[in-house]
Amino acid sequence: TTISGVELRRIAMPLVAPFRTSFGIETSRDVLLVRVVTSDGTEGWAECAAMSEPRYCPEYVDGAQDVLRRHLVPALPRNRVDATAVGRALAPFTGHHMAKSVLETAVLDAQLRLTGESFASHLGAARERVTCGVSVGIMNSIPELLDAVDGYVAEGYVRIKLKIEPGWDVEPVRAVRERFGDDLLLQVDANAAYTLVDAQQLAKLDDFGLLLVEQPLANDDMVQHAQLAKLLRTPICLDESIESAAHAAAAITLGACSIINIKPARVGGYLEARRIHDLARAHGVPVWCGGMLETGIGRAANVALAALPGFTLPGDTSGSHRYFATDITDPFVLADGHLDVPTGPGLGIEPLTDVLKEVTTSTEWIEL
Ligand code: OSB
Ligand code: MG
Repeated sequence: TTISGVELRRIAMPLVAPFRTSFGIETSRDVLLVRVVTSDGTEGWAECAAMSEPRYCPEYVDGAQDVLRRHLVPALPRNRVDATAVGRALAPFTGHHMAKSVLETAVLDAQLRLTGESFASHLGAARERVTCGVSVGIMNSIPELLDAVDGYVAEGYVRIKLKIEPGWDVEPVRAVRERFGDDLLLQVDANAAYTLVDAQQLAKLDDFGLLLVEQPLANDDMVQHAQLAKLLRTPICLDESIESAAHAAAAITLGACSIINIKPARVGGYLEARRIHDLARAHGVPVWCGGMLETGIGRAANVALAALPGFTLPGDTSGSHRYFATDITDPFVLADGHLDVPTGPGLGIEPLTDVLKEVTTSTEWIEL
């Protein structure tokens, strides 16, 4: 079986509510989907995590589509459907992890559909369902935040993550603790909004029994994170800073973090994500699966990854309706704080043809 072509498809997915972080406000996701087609008609799907603007990281969706079209898709090994070979073929290109990840993942989906194996089984999953947290954006007021958290707790989310930034940190955390009690699993994510000068302010969060503080400092502040770790009791978790297994090894060795948020897209794919999982597990470093406001396509793969044994903390793998009124796949629905890991071949889910058609804004076919 060979790869005969690749479709790059853009879809517009309005969010059910604006999502505000320290780097911007999202009201709609402009998502790039990749469909790999093989010579026997098998398809593999994947979703690119890149956002509209290069704020979370340097990649952005138009740029990802451009590098895929010009460089990555033409470099695909076409005589076989093998994700490992894709990783090797793309390795000479620097950066562009989200673009690489979506292509490798689409090939992996096709490969596993051909062999009849699920993503979860292929990656080494240890469980059939995963515990889910939810990432709660910055709000206009504390009452608005408490209402949002109240709704998520009522839906069964087992862990709440509050987005923070300077001016929205200690007060919201205190308010949520007071309202929901000490047993609520609670953590915060700064998306790189602070500097080491803010160490004293961040140390105030130590009073609230947080699971972790995620990415307090800038993406390339690995050494500063190690210094900050010495000043805080709250464990530091890195997101943006970890772009590869090499970065993870450096961060662990340096003491820059004691927990890692693994986002497969950020590190170049599910195979690299698994390497980070294996490395972290060998060092006793807990990991959890992050999210990028994915549709059901990206969510299916994330949920499979989150089922690996080292994923010991609840992930940002929320149910479809936390993001979209209508998902492009059958929705992932929270049951008792968990999502089921898909069991079918490949991702184990397909885009719903009618919904997909309705949300599609452009398609581009690249014949190989
Ligand atoms: O930092 O984890 C982050 C969303 C977009 C970009 C970065 C982040 C996030 C989230 C939401 O926190 C996670 C999700 O529910 O998908
Ligand atoms: Mg984060």
